[in-house]
Amino acid sequence: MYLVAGLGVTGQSVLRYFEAQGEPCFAFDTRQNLDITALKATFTQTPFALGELPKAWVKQIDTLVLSPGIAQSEPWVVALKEQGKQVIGDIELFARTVSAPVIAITGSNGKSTVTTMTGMALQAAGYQVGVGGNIGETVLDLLLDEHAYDVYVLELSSFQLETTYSLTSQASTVLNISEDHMDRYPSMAEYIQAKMNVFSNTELAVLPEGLSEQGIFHPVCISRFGLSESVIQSERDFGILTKEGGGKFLSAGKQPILAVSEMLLQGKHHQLNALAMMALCQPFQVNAKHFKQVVRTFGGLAHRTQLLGTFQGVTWVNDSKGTNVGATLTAIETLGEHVEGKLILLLGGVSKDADFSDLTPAIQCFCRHTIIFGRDKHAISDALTEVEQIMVDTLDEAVTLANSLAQLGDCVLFSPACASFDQFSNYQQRGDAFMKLVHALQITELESAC
Ligand code: UMA
Ligand code: ADP
Repeated sequence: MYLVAGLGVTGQSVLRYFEAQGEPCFAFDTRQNLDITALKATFTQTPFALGELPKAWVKQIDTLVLSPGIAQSEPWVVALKEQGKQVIGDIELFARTVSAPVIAITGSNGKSTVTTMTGMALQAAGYQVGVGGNIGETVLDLLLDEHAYDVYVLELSSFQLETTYSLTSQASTVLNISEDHMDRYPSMAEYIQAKMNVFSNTELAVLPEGLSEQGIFHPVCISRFGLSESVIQSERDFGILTKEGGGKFLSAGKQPILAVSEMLLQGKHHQLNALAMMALCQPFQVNAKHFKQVVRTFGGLAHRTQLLGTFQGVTWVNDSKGTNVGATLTAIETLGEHVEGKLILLLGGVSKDADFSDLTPAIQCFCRHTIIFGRDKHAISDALTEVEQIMVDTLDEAVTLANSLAQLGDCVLFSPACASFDQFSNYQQRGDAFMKLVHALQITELESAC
């Protein structure tokens, strides 16, 4: 019998999947006060438990379907494993059933963006594409929906990859590696290892320039991508070529595919994301016309360096999905190079034990002020002693302060480098709150000007 552990987005999709299969299971969440009235009414045959795992269930369980947010180091998970129970995740259930080709995408940053762009390119080329995974739509819901997908494009987190064993993919990538989830992994080595699992059974491994091939089992095709020309060592590699006259082109091998100037989103990380998309589509019939269509129209996902507008000479940017130091560094460097004045950086939340001192050089170069808020503000502040900083408690206070400090030509960048769970349900709610606060400020200022 299966135990479905964690009753969030993933756990609920597993319950739906098992119900559709006629597979009995137990359902469990460690949160004592979770409201499961609706779930009980929907899954009437399923026994539910909250808080402690009922002892009477243990003997009957042979497989634990663990939600990605639950660490395998939890004592009750360790105890079940010691008794020989198997631990899998929703991706593993998907892998055991799926018959269409899969493109699997992981990395520290850019996963959702590259997943979306890759889905768009395949769609432009006429494929029916199922896009899901960590991006939001669960993989099991994709299997359950009525579409006959030609290909699945999956965003996979390191948490999901920890419990995935038999996924085969036509193409896969680790887009980049920078520190994240250090509250969950004992060291970077374990975090990287979880991500490298994506290459376990792949036909084409797409690797960023500089990431070691170590641990990738051959025979497998390897394709590299990067911003330089030197990354291009074979026709399978993707880089940027400079043509006579200075024009820069995203290129497949030595073949220019599209001009950087054609991209709606400017910035080096957007170029990397587009190169990764092109490399991942190699096993499919996607050509330059389709890639051009994507980069000319794709304006970025909400909450990722999202431009809200310029009000009274100050630009406001929502990067609520900047949930680790690497993403925030990218945002500071990309926007810092383009802003007329300086950046006012809003930072804070749940630090996940990251090393914030890595931000110091970029902050010193591009920021006028750094405003730190949220649960781990003291730890973040301690790591940033060499920068001009102010601490407040809430996002609300941070926005008000930023507004009073910003000068003409400045840009207020909300890129928290932290998870949101101390003050919000998720990064979307946090980004929505930021946007609401910014719009309220404009209205107040308009009213006082009248
Ligand atoms: N739970 C417990 N005990 C615990 C921890 C959690 O019982 O110790 C329960 C919670 O009470 C809750 C449920 O587990 O009921 C939540 O499960 P979850 O935290 O695994 O999250 P889901 O709602 O299932 O959403 C997950 C991903 N969340 C995480 O990995 C933390 C979502 O990614 C993903 O979109 C969704 O599955 C569908 O695949 C979000 C995320 O933050 C965006 N991901 C991390 C990231 O991108 O950095 C990895
Ligand atoms: P993920 O799904 O890995 O969290 P997203 O596409 O949602 O990635 O973007 C998350 C954050 O990372 C955003 O702040 C975005 O601006 C930044 N980002 C996007 N692509 C890259 C990249 N290639 N390198 C570094 N940061 C990136």
